Amino acid sequence: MAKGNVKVLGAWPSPFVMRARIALNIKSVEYEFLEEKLGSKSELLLKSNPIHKKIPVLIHNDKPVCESLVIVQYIDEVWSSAPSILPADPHDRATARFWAAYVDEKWFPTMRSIATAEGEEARKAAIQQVIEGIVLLEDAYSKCSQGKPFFGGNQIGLVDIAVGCFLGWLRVTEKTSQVKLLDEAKTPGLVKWAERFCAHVAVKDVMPDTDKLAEFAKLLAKFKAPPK
Ligand SMILES: N[C@@H](CCC(=O)N[C@@H](CS)C(=O)NCC(=O)O)C(=O)O
Repeated sequence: MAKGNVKVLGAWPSPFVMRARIALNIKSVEYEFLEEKLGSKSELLLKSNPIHKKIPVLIHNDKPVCESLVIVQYIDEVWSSAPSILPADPHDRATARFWAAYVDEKWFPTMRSIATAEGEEARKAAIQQVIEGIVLLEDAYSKCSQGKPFFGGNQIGLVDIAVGCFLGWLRVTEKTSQVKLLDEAKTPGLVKWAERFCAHVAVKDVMPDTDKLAEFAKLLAKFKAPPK
């Protein structure tokens, strides 16, 4: 669907960038993907997102929109024909926004901290917190989906996109930390949901391969390590 000129400033391994791409795919919007290089920020990025200087940025008809969850909601409003990403009911919409914020503010920072935790005790505590968060999300999934395939019901919605974009990094964390985070015994609903989400036509081409992402994670760790 064409509606003006659409560009995404991003990078393939970024979970936040994936959100914008999935939302555009859901709406069948064609866009140009402008890939930022690791370790440098283009002039266009600095000009388009001068506050945070982060990806993703959506540029629609030369106007930038920043912050992945804001971008997803913008896409849903501009390309407003079905399928909708936000629920129609105001309370359902508020609940979806609540869980999306929970994931960004609470859950994902804890998952990130598994890799940086200092000492075995801190690492175990971080893993425990991540698993507790996943159990909370299992309950949210059961309430939001009401027996349907996605948090958003029959369609992928805001919470699906917010949580699902982290599945690649979750698998990398499982692999590198040798721990099971998404566990059939504890969260059977989410395990099946994750399979459905990754296989969805709007997702499968932008969800990175776990091994490729794990290689990138190694590169990133080297890149971030202080020089010896
Ligand atoms: N809250 C932001 C987070 C975006 C973010 O952290 N992007 C990372 C890439 S995954 C980034 O641009 N990092 C570069 C930097 O921090 O300078 C969003 O939801 O869009």
